[in-house]
Amino acid sequence: MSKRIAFITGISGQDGSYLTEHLLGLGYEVHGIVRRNSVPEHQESRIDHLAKDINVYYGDMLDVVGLKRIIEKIAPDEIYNLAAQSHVRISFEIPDFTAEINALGPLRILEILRELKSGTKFYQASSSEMFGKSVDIDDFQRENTPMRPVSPYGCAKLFGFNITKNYRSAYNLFASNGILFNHESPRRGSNFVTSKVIKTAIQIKLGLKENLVLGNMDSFRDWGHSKDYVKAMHLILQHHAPDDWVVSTGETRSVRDLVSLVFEQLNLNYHDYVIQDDKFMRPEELPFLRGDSTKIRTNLGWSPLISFESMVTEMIDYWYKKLT
Ligand code: G4F
Repeated sequence: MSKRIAFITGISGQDGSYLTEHLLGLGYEVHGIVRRNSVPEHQESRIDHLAKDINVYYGDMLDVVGLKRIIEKIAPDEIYNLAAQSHVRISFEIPDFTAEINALGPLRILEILRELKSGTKFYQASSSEMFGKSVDIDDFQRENTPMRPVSPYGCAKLFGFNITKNYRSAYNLFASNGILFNHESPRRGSNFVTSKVIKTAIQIKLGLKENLVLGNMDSFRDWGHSKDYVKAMHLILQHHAPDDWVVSTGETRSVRDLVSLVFEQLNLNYHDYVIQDDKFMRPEELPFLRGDSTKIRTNLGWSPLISFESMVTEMIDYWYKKLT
């Protein structure tokens, strides 16, 4: 039997790299695009170790002609659209670019698939940021919770979510949304709060930094591990019908809980080192996330395997080795 072919936008990101490893393990032929970058040595570092097993092309979510050429050439069975301007606070600084990539990006791929009529399955990386301040009465968000985003990132992702549903029903495309809650790992960029806290706490422990400067410490997030979440992405495209799926742990913690746990593990008292600065506050904050992933657990047999505590330990070990 010939190998199944996957095409991943955002292949060099945290999720793209773990998804690639997962799909290679399942016997897929994996292709992906990376943006041309003037600092090439930083561009593919999360997938350098996979270079000989995958096919990487220069591509950009703004370049529909290039995207179409690649998709026609490789004729994928599955497309995973993970490319994004993924930082919520930065989306307030570059809202137009964020919308181009996060909202119009998926539309461009869906249009290509509508024209090609190839039967390719499409996965859209939708996000819990789309819920904004909306929470069900039992303090969970789920597939039918109203979505009221509070950031340009969330608004753009909501367009991507809706256009995926729209092309599914209007043109009968196999187009599914994974609504993923926050997910982290050693490969997480160090301007997201988990990596920033862990990296800086270790720098403090080693005497390399004096303080950790943060924004809002009273928001709550449902943090899982990226390795678990990419398995959900694959399962979502193996279901017999396209649909929308919440992927989450069901546990929530505040940023302060995270900070306290990390400093405690390093035998430090966070009160001695953490400073809050408006620079890292957002014009509007999403205060609380906790996802109910009953649907994917029941129908697709997915559940997270890596606990929050072991993820934090893995990230501490990673950053400690990197900084010493
Ligand atoms: O780590 P964060 O930047 O993640 P955020 O904004 O929740 O977004 C992540 O999860 C979304 C899923 O809901 C994804 F769609 C998105 O792409 C991304 O992966 O911030 C988490 C919390 C926020 O409440 C933020 O205000 O931490 C707070 N925070 C406090 N100080 C900080 C900082 N966040 C960052 N990045 N840097 C700080 O200094």
